[in-house]
Amino acid sequence: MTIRRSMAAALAAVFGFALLLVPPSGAVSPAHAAPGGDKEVVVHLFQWRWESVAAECESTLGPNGFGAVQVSPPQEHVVLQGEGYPWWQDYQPVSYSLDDTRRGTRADFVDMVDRCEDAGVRIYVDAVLNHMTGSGSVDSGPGSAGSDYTKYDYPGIYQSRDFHDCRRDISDWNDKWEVQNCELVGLSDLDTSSEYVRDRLAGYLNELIGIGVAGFRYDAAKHVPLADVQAINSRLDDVDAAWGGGRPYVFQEVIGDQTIAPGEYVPAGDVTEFQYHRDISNAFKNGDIAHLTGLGGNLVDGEQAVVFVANHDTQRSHPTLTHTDGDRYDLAQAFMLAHPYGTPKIMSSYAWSGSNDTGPPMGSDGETRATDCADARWVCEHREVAGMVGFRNAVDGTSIGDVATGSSGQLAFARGDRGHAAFNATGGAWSRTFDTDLPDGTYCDVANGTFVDGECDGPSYTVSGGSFSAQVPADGAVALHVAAQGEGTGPGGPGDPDEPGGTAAVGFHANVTTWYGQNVLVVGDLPQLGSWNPDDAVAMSSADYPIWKTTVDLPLDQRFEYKFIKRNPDGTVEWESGGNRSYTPSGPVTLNDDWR
Ligand code: LAG
Ligand code: CA
Repeated sequence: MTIRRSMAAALAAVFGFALLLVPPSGAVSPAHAAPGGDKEVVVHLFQWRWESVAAECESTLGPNGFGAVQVSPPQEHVVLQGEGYPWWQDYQPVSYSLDDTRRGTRADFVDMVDRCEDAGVRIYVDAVLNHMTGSGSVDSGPGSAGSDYTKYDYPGIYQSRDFHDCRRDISDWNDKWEVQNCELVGLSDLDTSSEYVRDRLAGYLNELIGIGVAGFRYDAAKHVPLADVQAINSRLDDVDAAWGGGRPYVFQEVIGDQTIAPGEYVPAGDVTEFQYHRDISNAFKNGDIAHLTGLGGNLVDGEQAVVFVANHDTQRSHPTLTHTDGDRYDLAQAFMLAHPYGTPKIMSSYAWSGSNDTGPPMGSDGETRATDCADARWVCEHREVAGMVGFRNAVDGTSIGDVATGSSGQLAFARGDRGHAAFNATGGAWSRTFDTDLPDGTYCDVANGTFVDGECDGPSYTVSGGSFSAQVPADGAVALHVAAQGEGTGPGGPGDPDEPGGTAAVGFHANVTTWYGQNVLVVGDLPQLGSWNPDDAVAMSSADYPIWKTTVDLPLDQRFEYKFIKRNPDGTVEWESGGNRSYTPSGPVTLNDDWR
């Protein structure tokens, strides 16, 4: 693996092209509809209320060119008050009623589908087909819409004979029969070979299609035999004429392993590519991305792969790189949007602490609260990469062109003559001139702003004579494309003192007790801070003693480390104890510290 990666990097460096081990996505597979037409980016608004999804379609998703939203399951689910209303209630269906979930009513759901459609955004429903309820702390109803039930008995829908006979947990994951016929974490396993069960499931999906839903994520698809998935697919109606009237888009959650490979399910639709998730998350986490133009081997064809950096399960079970990692994670999601493999699915999370079972922000009755992205509990990380969605749409059909690398954490590539993006997974800015096939002009940097209705609220860059110069921020990106041209009006735009390559005034205020004759200075890893040489440290003023003050202009968006020192009259120096302090200025700032 290591050898192949470095070979790819070396060949790319020598020949100036990327070794594409995996073909880019392009043509539509005949097995199923294309995702979202020419707008393929999906965002998972995990656990959002229907009315919040509708508002997001109008304010953000439509204007930025998102193709679809994956919404959490809309069918009636168990309500587990005794367990604090965990998020996973939704994955235990009680009936296929849309009347009432923790996210709103059927009318709210219909309104959401309509409003998103008006904004040009499709709804993909997370469809739980493999099972009904398990044996949690509450084993009988009512469910969220008022239905009574017990495990294996859902009045008017399913009775005991509609479930597989195994009736125990899957224990041997090497045995395909068990994986598909026994119970996934104790969830009553539907006999999907039965015509009745297939009709019931298709009836539910067709009701959603009738409302205007354009596609589905099949939850736990690996636990349903392929033939059963295909039998359900064959019963589905075509989607609404607004979406072209073709087959619904289907992507299947298949966590590939030694028993079942994701490729096995390709005949029934797209599949989630967990190997991509692992590769990309680890590469960005480790700051080892220079080889990523070619990705790795063992991935399903890009035309059939749904790709993601994290999903709602992995952010809990394998949190390699998640929203808690901040800029580095946003950078990975931005990369995924720029790179021509797979159908990208952006995660949008809520924050939690403590148990991984913790539900979304909710009322005392377990009803989910409306999303407020200004509230720290709603992370809304899709908004951090909203500008990159237009990049994806604009470069559709191009492959990777010119490649540039710096350190192993730095990678830039062209997408034909339509786009150019640079990624910097290191702690320092990456300044360089990039050769590009972009036509001459002024371009909006959509990695640091959005471009909506001709307005760029980020920085802009000038391409002239086949190149542009940029300072790619630490743990940040720069991305230009032909559909977003014009001067930026936001931070970093021309005329703005904060433009890339610019600086911010950083005030250092340190509370330090000294004796007469001693002075306090600040020293750090940047030249402006003396590059850790006490002789070149920046002196501070004692005018407001005991607060020692100075202001230094430091590079924007570049992380730096620093410490305070005391200099004695005889020239000897005393260093603060403890580790280095650090900060990344995104504008003028004052840092208030106490001597340690
Ligand atoms: C999925 N993909 O295959 C979902 O992405 C995943 O989030 C679902 O599990 C799983 N399939 C079943 O739809 C989630 C939670 C589980 C939870 C389950 C059912 O990750 O933890 O199980 O939904 O609500 C819970 C308890 C189990 C218990 C089970 C049945 O955690 O301990 O055995 O309920 O009562
Ligand atoms: Ca099954």
